[in-house]
Amino acid sequence: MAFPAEPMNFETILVENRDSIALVTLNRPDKLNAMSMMLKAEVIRALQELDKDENTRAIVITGAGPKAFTAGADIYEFHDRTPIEQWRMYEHGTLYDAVDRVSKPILAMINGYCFGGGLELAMACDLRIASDRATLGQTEINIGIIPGGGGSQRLPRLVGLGNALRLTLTGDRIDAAEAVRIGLVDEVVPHARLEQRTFEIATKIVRHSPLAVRLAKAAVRASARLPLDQGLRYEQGLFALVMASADKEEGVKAFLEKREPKWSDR
Ligand code: COO
Repeated sequence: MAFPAEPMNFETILVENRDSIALVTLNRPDKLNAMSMMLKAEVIRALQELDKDENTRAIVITGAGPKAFTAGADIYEFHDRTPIEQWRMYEHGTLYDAVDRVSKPILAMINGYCFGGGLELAMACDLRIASDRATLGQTEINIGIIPGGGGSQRLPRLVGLGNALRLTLTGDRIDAAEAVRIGLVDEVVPHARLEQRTFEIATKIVRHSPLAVRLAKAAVRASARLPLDQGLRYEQGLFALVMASADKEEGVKAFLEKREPKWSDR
């Protein structure tokens, strides 16, 4: 399917395709890219389209403006929300579920404030590359609530129980240096190099067989969810699958013929 299947006109995000890497920008800079219901719905739609688009091989998410990746869910929208309305949002599938379901590599380019649901969004991604100016925090406790976008489950898996409890219970904001030290982000780079480095990593990934990349991502991500024995069986199934692929044939042939492979994503 050619990108986009249908014109994607959005009000709160920007989507652009850069040589098979799609850049999704949360675009409410005057509100520090706070994630309104509309913004979340638009990101969900964009991710669903991009995951189907054969020209898109990786996705990068970032925030508009100089200050924020995103300052989290839009607090103004919490004011009147009822428990049933919240439950219905879970029933329809959240932004974090949509990120989790993306089959292609998805990288968070953390260009500033990354708080609450914003951190939950970044943690639902596969990789987190942060500017040295970024500050991060699981800050929901500051407004009398708790993480509701997967933070209580993903944070401990990334930083360990102690760090997760410290960040969740204090609502503290930490700098990028501490974030990379505890494993919350994968790399910290000077702010001016953030986009270059993020796209450098994404470009390396998209040079490989798209099918092998998707299967490798599925196998590695399963390790966070499955007991070891089940995870090993799952990996074996995906390995058997990739051994039947045209890309495996091409990859082996290209190696033997000492040339660059031409992937077909089959
Ligand atoms: C933020 C901050 C610490 C940034 O502080 P600053 O002083 O640099 O900027 P402002 O506080 O003045 O914010 C600018 C602007 O963005 C302002 O709007 P105006 O008053 O109309 O000028 C803020 O109201 C708005 N803003 C900032 N964050 C939000 C927001 N609007 C709606 N929602 C949010 N989140 O001040 C700060 O502390 N923000 C809250 C960070 C936070 O705790 N986020 C978690 C929210 S709960 C959640 O995500 C739950 C998920 C399940 C970043």
